[in-house]
Amino acid sequence: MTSKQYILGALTALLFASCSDDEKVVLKYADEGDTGGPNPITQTLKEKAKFKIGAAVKMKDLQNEANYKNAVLKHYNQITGEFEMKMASIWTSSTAYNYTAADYLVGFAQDNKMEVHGHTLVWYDSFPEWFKKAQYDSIAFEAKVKIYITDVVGRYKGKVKSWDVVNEVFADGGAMRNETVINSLFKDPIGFYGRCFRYAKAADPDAKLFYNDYSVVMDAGKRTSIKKMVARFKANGVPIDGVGDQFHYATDTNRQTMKTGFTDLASTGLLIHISELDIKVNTGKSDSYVFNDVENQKQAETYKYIAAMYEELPQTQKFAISTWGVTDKYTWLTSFWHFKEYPLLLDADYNKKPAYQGFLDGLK
Ligand code: 9MR
Repeated sequence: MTSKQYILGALTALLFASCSDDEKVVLKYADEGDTGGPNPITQTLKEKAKFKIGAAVKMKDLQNEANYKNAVLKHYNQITGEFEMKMASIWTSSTAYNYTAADYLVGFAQDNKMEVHGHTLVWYDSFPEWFKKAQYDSIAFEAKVKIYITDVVGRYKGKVKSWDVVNEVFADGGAMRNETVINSLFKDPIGFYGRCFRYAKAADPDAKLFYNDYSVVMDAGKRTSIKKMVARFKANGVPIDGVGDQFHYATDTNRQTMKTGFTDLASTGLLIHISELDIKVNTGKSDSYVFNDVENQKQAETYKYIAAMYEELPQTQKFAISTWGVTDKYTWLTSFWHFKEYPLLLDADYNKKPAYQGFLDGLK
């Protein structure tokens, strides 16, 4: 992008013609002049939003790259460890914890007056190897998990504002996942998960406690299972405060389905966290994909749509929108997805993308 005067091409005009006025985003790039409109480009997301704007961060990038650190400080007021606060990172053996990275992130947040969203206490995919090998029975297994939750939540009491207590319990369609040992160990896995929330609450009564999963608003079957679990938790006094939908979606994700699902999820009355937001653009999974103006535009409109949809929540249910990463330079998708991807709000040089402006425009 060399020209600062962005003249949108014919394709973009076509795209404009196909979307309603309130979906349009005027493409702007980082160093373009401020037009002084209602959303001056100089305003940051955290300055405009009336809820937290979070990012998943990595300790190493914060330590090693000043631009990365500055971007986090400039745009965000909440952080989540991308992996540093997971069980596999902290619980190094049956008798030892390694808190080096988690302490660093919590200290960084405190120094800079940011909130920390802890991710995640119980996730089948992050049980440490030693723990899996131990082959505990259900009593020993739960006793160990209780100690872990009590120790970790207790250590960061008052410092970690919120926790994903349980992550990704349901498979696509809504059945219980069969990868997790919890299903074979416990006759009533949901009962076990409910007790995990109680252990977390006992360790820090003020922390906000979340269930987190992906495709919650897009997968009606999964959402039904989650709502059933939430209803059971509420009926039994299990202390759940919120639900997170990760929002690893794409520019071609069906927006009507998204909105219908979002409204349905909000009917739980709980806090709603858009917890791992990123928007894939290379939907054709092509190696020759070019992230051009038209593609930027589509992504900006998707971010705008999501932010505006979130704003429609009752104020009491707003918690945070957190992106899963900071810059297109580093995204989990390039290792996992194996295609060129540009899913975040800042480009590889830490410039604001049109997506950033889209997000801003969607905010009230
Ligand atoms: O992005 C995370 C990646 O860096 C880690 O290696 C991986 C395993 O810990 O987890 C990724 O984050 C996942 C998150 O914890 C749960 N939702 C899906 C995320 C992307 O896979």
